[in-house]
Amino acid sequence: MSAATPLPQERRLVTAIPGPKSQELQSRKLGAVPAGVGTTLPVYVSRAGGGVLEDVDGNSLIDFGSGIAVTNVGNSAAAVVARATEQLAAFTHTCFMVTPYEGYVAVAEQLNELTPGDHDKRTALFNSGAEAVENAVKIARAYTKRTAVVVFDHGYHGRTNLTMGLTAKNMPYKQGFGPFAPEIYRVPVAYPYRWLTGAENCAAEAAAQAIEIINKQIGAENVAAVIIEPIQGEGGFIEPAKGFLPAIAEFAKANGIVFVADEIQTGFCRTGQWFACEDEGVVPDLITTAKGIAGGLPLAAVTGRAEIMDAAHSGGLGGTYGGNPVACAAALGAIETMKSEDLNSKARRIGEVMLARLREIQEKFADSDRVRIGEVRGRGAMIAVELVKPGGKEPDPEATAAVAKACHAEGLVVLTAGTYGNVLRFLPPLVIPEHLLAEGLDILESAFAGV
Ligand code: PLZ
Repeated sequence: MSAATPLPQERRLVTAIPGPKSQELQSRKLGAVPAGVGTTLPVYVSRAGGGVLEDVDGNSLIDFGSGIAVTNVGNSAAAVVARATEQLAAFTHTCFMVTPYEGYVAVAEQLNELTPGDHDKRTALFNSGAEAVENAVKIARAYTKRTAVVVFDHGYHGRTNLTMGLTAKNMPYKQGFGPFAPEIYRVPVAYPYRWLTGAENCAAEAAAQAIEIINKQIGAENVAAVIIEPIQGEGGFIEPAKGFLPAIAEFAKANGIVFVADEIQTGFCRTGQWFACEDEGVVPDLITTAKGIAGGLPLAAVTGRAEIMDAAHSGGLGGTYGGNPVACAAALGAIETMKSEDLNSKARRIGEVMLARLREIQEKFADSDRVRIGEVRGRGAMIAVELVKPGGKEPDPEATAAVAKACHAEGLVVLTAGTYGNVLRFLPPLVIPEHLLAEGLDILESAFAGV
């Protein structure tokens, strides 16, 4: 919540969505910003905090998106504002590679402590998630002196050239933007809902298939890193069947492969744990983080085993802005908030409320001939429903878009995801008041009824 003037925690619609001022700004946007930079909901924000976004027309929308899993601590969280403001007034930049400052080191220490495993760790800071993933690959290659990188079906890792190559989905991320970097290999992931021989066989069969491809098509001895999201985000909130992640981690360990958990979307209390890989006790060699780390300021990190992190030669890692002092101050404020407000238990509570209500909605529409929820899934405040056509499991992206659109019109910000575009995903700020959570779910239910 804004430190200065707390925003009323209410949904309030005073114009159509988007309102006239937003529409005017949107037409300016169309004349000034390229079409490639899309907008889910062209409502122009003037203030945000807690569980709401206030727009330029005076509407107040319920936020089930957190700017794509970023404002876990809420927008303009008091500790983030206080620390970042103080840092802004002190100095804004020196470049850590030129004349360093404490904030960077303090963030690195926090990450070394908070990430899974009690081994000796190091952390390097960057600006974006994609940059963190790129650097994890650099580090793993330097350490192993191998080149191949293994990624998974439905995986998402960014929009830079290397990370586009690591990302599975063609449209909209890759189409026309190639050629992509070499030595990237994709293997199956344990997607229980769509596993052809059934969810109960999924973990073992998917792991066996992935390992066979690595052994037979790539050669395990050529693989520098396997990179996996412990719950796949853009791919549709796919929680790999239990046993899959440990099996891949174990295989990596046995073959000298660096196991990288991409926790950019799942990290920082989002799933009810500091990091989602803790759920199955998986300890990654490297972990990439961004998004929730700094309460909305751009910051990203690679954290991992000291001997791996130290493999890159002195001067081999860096960038002008990586670990910017204001972003670091914000991160310290965000982490402090996560601890003091016990956001892990808030996330778990959000999960309980959402899963129960969404399962009711699933039941209610089980016989609908227009819109069906095939699966309700997720952990903590990372929850989704996968929409299918009545009578089977065929993805229903049209109904998904229609439900999202209806939610938007009623002042509820929801996002879609999924390889097939048929997943509605819910990522509320972890500080959202419970009455807004309930109201958002009511709106969602009405949106289903209206399809
Ligand atoms: N890895 C797991 O979720 C970013 C992408 C939004 P950046 N996801 C949101 C979009 O359409 O561009 C993401 C992620 C995972 C890497 C990234 C990339 O993080 O900070 O967007 O570069």
